[in-house]
Amino acid sequence: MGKYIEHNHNHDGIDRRGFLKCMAWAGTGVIWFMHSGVLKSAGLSQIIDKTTGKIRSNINIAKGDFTFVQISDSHIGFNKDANPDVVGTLQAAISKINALPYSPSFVIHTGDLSHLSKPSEFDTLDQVLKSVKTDKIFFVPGEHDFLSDNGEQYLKRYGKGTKGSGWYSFDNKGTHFVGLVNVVNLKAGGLGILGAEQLEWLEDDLKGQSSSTPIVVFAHIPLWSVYPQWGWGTDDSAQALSYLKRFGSVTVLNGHIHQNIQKIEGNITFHTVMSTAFPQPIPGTAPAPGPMKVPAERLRTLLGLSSINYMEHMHTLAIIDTPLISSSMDSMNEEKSEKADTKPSGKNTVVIENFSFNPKELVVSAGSVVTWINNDDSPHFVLSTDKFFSSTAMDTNDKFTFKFSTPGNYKYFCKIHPMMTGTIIVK
Ligand SMILES: [Cu+2]
Repeated sequence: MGKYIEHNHNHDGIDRRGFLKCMAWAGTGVIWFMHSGVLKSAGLSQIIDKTTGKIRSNINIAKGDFTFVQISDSHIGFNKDANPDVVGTLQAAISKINALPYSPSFVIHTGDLSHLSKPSEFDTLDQVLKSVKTDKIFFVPGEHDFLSDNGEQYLKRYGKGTKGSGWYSFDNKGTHFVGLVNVVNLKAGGLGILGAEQLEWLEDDLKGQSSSTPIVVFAHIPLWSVYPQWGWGTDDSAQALSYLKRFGSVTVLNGHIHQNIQKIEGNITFHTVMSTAFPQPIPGTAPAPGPMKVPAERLRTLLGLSSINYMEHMHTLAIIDTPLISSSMDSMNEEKSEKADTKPSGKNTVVIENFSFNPKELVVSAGSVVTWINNDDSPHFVLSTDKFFSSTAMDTNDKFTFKFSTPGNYKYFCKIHPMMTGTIIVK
C-alpha cells in the first residue's frame, strides 16, 4: 500500500493526491475507430501513457473513417468516499481525450451526467466539458439526470431537437447513430424501459436505413441482460433489438454499471464502459450495486485489468476478466460490515440499505407516521405504486415521512431503482 498512499491525513487509507494517482481507472473513456463499417475500440487508459500523458509509442491508432470517444457516468455532485473529486477524475478523462493525436469527431456521454440533476451540477459539467477538443458532444440521460425534476433541466440543456424524453438519431460518414432513453417511467419491480412510443419511433427511424449501414445505438442502462437482479438490463430491449437484426453491423454502447463488459450476440456487439466517477461491484460479487470504496492497493488490482483491448477484429471481443471477482468481493464485504454499525433503528422506520427496503413489509396501525431513511451512498426515491405518496430525491441520510390514516396495503418502489420494492401494511 505504501507505494500508493503518500499522505494519509485522515487515517482512512485514502490520500487525495495518492488516491487520484492510483485510480488508474478514473478518468477513463473508450475511443472508437470506424474502419470500412467495422468499429474497433481501445480504452483511453490503455493507449495513453500515464507518465508522459501521450499515446504509447507501441500503439498505432490509424484514424480510419472517423473516431469518436465514449465517456459515461460522470455523476457531477457525488462527493462520497468512493471518489470525493468527480470533477478531477472527469478532467483526467478529458486530458486523455485531448492527448489523442487527432481530435475525435465527437464525444458520446452515455448518461448520469449529474448525481442529483441539480442545475449547479449541470453547470459544472458544462463548464468542464468546454475543454474537450471535439466538434460536438452527444448525450443520453441516466436515471440520475431525471431524479429531482423529471428531466426538466436535462431536456432544457441537452434535449434540443430530440423526441419524447430525449431520444434522437443522426448520421456520420455513412454510420447511423441512435440515442435511446431507458431511464424514464420505470415500473415497480422492473428494469430499464424504452416504452411503446420510443419503440415505434425506433422502428420507423431504422426503416429508411439500408442493411449494410453500420448502426451504433447508445443508451444509459444496458440493452441486454447484464444482471437483472440488480436492475442491469432493459425490459423491452428485445423488441428494439429485433429491429436491428437485419443490419450487418450493430454496436450497442451503454453505461450505468460503471465497468467494462462486452458481449457478442449474432450481428450485435454490446459494450458497457467504466464511469469517470467511481467503480461499482462486478455483478453478483456484493450484496448490492452502488459506489464501491476499495482500498487503494486493491483498487489498482481491480482496475488495472481492463477488458477493453485494442481489437483488430470484432470477434476478438472478450467478456469480463474473472480473476477480479475474489478481491472485489473481499473489499465489498469489508465496506458493508463497516456500514452495518450506523444502521438506525426505530419503530415505524424503513431503512434503505444495500439497495433494498428493510423491512420489506412493515405493519403499522392506522394513523402511524412511517419514516424512510436512506443509509446508502446512492440516492433513492420512494414512490407508491399508485402514486398515493412520493418522496423527493433522497440522498444519503435523507429522510421521508408519510402518515397512513386508512387501513390497507400500500405497495411502493424506488423510482430510479425499480427492482427495490416494499409494502406498508396499515391495520
Ligand atoms: Cu433507489
